[in-house]
Amino acid sequence: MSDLAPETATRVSVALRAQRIETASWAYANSGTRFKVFAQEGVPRDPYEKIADAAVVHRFTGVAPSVALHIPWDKVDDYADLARHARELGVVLGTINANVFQDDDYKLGSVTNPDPAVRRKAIAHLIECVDIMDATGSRDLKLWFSDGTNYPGQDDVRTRQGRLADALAETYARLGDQQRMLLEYKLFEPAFYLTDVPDWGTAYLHCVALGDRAQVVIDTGHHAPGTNIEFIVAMLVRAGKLGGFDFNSRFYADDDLMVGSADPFQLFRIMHEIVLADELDKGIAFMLDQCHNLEPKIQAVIRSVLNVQEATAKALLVDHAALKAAQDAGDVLEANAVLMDAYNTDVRPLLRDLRADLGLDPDPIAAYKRSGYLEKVKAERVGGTQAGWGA
Ligand SMILES: [Mn+2]
Repeated sequence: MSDLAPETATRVSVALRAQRIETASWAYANSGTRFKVFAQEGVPRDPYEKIADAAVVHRFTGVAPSVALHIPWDKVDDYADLARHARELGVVLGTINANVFQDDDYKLGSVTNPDPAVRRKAIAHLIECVDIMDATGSRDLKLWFSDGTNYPGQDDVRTRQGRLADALAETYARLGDQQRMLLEYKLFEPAFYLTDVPDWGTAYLHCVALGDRAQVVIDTGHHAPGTNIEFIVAMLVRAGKLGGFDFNSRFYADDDLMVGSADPFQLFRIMHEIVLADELDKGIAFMLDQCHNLEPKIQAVIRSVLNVQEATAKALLVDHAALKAAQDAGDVLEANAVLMDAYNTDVRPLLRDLRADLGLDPDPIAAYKRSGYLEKVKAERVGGTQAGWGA
């Protein structure tokens, strides 16, 4: 049992019940670094099996009812059939992630490429992704561009921004009324000198030019070391332009480790800004964008979902009235103490109670291990080609 005041425990539990965390299809597939992909037994061989694994995460956590697809990694002949498969397993298809970075044509960029034919091809893919959203019932199109240059003088900055703006506008015009475009930014890599969408300011400017249904997505691993990500959260929330998160952890660059593993305090500070702005259930997409290169994949995704839940629970425990009183009084130490008091609370008993209330096992990882699911798929998924990067 949690030792929180009953009314506090109830308020936090109600908010946590409503939370939704989207897992990513590619997290269930083989992945690695540019040096080596270590294959794991039982890994899905096609999008149907990836969705089956995502459904297992939802079955044990109760808060991960949707799975993001990546096109073409999750290309199928019949997306409506894939959506039906997902529904039968108790989940839905979520965000559609476009891929304009794995084709030889995109060596000098996709939508910013100097060659109009390559730009045309990239835009056609983005529009194909909206066609897929229509079939899957997905709300969000997520765009990340690897576009950039490696050397000063290689291409013209403003010309490339113009090409990017044109491609975004054409894709945005194709969206349905209920669909959104989420524009992701990343500091560097694969381009090493200039990246065409390197930061939240660039993404924000493009989204403002496009309209209300274009919003910025924050991938927590896409910043310079030391960046105050919660400040970016606050700025985008204030501007009504925060569309969602790609959660993961990083120690160095875009490490794509489990969210909350490298810096759980940062995750808490991010969720604190969301809770403070009362944006937990207002349409911001909370997505995982991770790769599990060494660790068992399904269990790692469950751990990640639990980490987001724990950070959210702690953020919900911040005493906003006490925080504001301390801030208004200029009491630096008390304001900090109010925040740290919430962060240092052990929310695991509360989460166990919540899961029991929802009819779930209080310990999702132990329950998953006991279920024998991994042993079952290891035995079943023999032969064929395992899914992985670019597969
Ligand atoms: Mn991402």
